[in-house]
Amino acid sequence: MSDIQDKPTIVQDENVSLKPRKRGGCVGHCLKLWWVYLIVLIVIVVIAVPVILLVAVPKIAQSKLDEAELSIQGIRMMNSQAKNFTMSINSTILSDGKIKATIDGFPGKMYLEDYHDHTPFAIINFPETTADAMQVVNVTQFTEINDIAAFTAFNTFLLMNDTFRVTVEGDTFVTVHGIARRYPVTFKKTVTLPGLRLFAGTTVFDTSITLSPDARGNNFKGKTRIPNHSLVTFEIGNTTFHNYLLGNEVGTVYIDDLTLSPGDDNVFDMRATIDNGPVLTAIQEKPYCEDGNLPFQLRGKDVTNHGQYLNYFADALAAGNQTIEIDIGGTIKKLTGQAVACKA
Ligand SMILES: *[C@@H]1O[C@H](CO)[C@@H](O)[C@H](O)[C@H]1NC(C)=O
Ligand SMILES: *[C@@H]1O[C@H](CO)[C@@H](O)[C@H](O)[C@H]1NC(C)=O
Ligand SMILES: *[C@@H]1O[C@H](CO)[C@@H](O)[C@H](O)[C@H]1NC(C)=O
Ligand SMILES: *[C@@H]1O[C@H](CO)[C@@H](O)[C@H](O)[C@H]1NC(C)=O
Ligand SMILES: *[C@@H]1O[C@H](CO)[C@@H](O)[C@H](O)[C@H]1NC(C)=O
Ligand SMILES: *[C@@H]1O[C@H](CO)[C@@H](O)[C@H](O)[C@H]1NC(C)=O
Ligand SMILES: CC(=O)N[C@H]1CO[C@H](CO)[C@@H](O)[C@@H]1O
Repeated sequence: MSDIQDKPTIVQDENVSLKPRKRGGCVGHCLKLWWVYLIVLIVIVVIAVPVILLVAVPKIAQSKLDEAELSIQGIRMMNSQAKNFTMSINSTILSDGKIKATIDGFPGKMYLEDYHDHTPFAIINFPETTADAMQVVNVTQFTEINDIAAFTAFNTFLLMNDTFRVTVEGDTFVTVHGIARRYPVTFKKTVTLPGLRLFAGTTVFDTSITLSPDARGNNFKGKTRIPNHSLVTFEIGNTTFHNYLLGNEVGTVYIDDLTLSPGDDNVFDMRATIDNGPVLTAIQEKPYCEDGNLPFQLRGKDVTNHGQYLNYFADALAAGNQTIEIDIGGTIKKLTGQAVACKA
């Protein structure tokens, strides 16, 4: 298969038309049959050439495009607003580089491969590329959110999963060098991306509790480190979380100006308004009183960025609870100077 594809098609064309000429030494016999050669030539020109140009080349071009591999190194979603954001994608396309061709720029629909109706959550304008073995495609563009439900689903898949699949698909044209014709082809690639695993591994430290709330009503402060297992950097904004303890809501957690980047360097100030009663009751019970840690659960509540409510992040963050152990025993000891004792 690759033998045929490797040869520029022009060469095959010449080989065929050379054949009749090679038998040119046959004067009388050949002259009589000149019309046979003419018909053969016409058949070749009228049928074979168009078949190659109209059927073979586009098929080869499409199959080469299908074999190429798209991989994504990074995605950034910045300046998040209710109806739009700025998206950057760093990606590479790898192919065998055996065909010299140009692929026109095109709008690529991006959708979740494993979500029911494949509604695009974003359209990315792919620039013109060549069929070189290694193509770097870095794009930064203003992106309209045309379908909030699809974009919320994307954020939810990103948040909840270890990995998830995104497909980029669009119709475009390819020009094979040496053939003055643009052939329609479809670019369709599915990539597997790492997800955020619901922020598994988030920790809270440098905690302090105050007996009376501050001006904003907060009585708990600390820092949180949120690991980002994904390739996505995103500006979320001012974010609040429901805070549950042993199945009951005990308060609200606030993280301001939340922008998550890939890696472990996501450390943010957090503050909270907590009902002291249930926390003090729980911390005196076994096993919590033994090491002082209480298992809080956080679930997204509201997201506001520069005055706009971002329901596509709020709804995604509300899709699941993340359990975080917080050293409440140690925090209380810092305030009172005394360790919490187990209730008899
Ligand atoms: C793309 O790569 C450049 C250069 O390494 C980097 O500055 C930028 O943050 C990357 N963008 C994304 C979306 O990963
Ligand atoms: C982006 O969306 C916001 C509303 O969320 C709107 O105010 C703004 O005009 C939009 N920007 C553009 C360039 O369309
Ligand atoms: C494109 O992104 C890659 C990272 O994927 C980076 O190494 C490269 O410098 C970027 N190129 C430009 C022009 O931003
Ligand atoms: C990803 O997360 C969504 C939403 O929680 C879920 O419906 C889907 O099955 C998950 N799995 C994969 C592999 O995408
Ligand atoms: C999160 O946990 C709370 C308290 O245990 C529970 O009421 C709620 O249904 C949970 N939500 C999700 C999405 O798991
Ligand atoms: C977050 O809220 C604070 C007030 O609590 C405000 O000053 C700040 O501008 C907000 N940040 C964003 C990104 O909306
Ligand atoms: C791309 C990248 O830096 N990913 C990191 C995301 O965070 C996890 C854990 O925090 C790291 O293991 C990944 O390397």
